[in-house]
Amino acid sequence: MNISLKKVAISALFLVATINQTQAAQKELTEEGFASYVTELKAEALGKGFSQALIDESFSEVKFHKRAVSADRSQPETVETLDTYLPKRVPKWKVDKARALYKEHEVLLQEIGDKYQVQPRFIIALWGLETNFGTYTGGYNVVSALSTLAYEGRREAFFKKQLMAALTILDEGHITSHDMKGSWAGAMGQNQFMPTSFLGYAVDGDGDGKKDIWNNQVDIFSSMANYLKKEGWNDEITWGRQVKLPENFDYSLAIPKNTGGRKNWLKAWAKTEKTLVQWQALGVRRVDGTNLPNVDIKAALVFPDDKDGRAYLAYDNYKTLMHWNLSYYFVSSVGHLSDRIKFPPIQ
Ligand SMILES: [Ca+2]
Repeated sequence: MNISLKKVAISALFLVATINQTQAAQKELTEEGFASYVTELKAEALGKGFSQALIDESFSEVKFHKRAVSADRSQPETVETLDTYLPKRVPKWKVDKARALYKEHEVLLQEIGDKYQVQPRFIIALWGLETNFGTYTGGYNVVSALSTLAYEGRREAFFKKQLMAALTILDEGHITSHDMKGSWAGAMGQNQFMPTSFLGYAVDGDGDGKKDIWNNQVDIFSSMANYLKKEGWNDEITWGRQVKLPENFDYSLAIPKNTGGRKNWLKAWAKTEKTLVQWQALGVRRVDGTNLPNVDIKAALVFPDDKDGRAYLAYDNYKTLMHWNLSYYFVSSVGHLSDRIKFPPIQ
């Protein structure tokens, strides 16, 4: 479930401060309390300049989602390692499906890949991991889900901001409020964009005037590619690779395990990145024991589990994927699935 909280930047891997979460967790939640909270939300939306007609329409199906609250409160701390997680997230059937869909959409993918300078295999991999290629997008009314989570209060400001962004999307007419469906946390459509991400990255790929990430294949792929491009993707390199370290390796050369959020993680990256030539000189090898590629690119060393677990050299694109979802497990899944789309080559 924690996948649907992407861009909320909460991850078991990072010690994000959550003091107000525990404080507000005791608040008593009732239907009546929710109804009056929705009245306040509507007034706030009116104050922000949304029309009464849009507000009435947008909130016409609003209801309190108890299940969203329990899902939000019971996100499990992971006790898995990548060795147990990856086979579940990237099983053979998903690889096969990814490769089949890649072939099916190849012409469109190449076109979008050229336009945004993103290798299409990453678009397919993200699509597969977010929503099982569009088949599991979540059935919650987004306005309802976001209103519920704002009312719950643990991250009220965040969800209120998402709600206002959702109203903007409705105001722009990309989708009706009835069809604006998403996860319990408000992640929408086949690429699970939160509303603010929609506003930042969604594009109208087929030029029909709507950014439809729920149903329109061109818009869905284009929006994902646009996200990656806008967040610094470089299609001349890959995402990174699993590596093998020598005996007595100095583990302080890696990004520390708990850096505390994206900003510090990026700082740790900047402090520890080295060229592949330097990593090679330090004894780092591909996981099969062969030399690292002899190319002039920089990489940082990451341990999604701990130093006894898998080690990866992460290339710059890894930062973009961590912007999509600040989770080593998610990014590793995307990376491995993308590799299995590439190798062996699709005939
Ligand atoms: Ca469109």
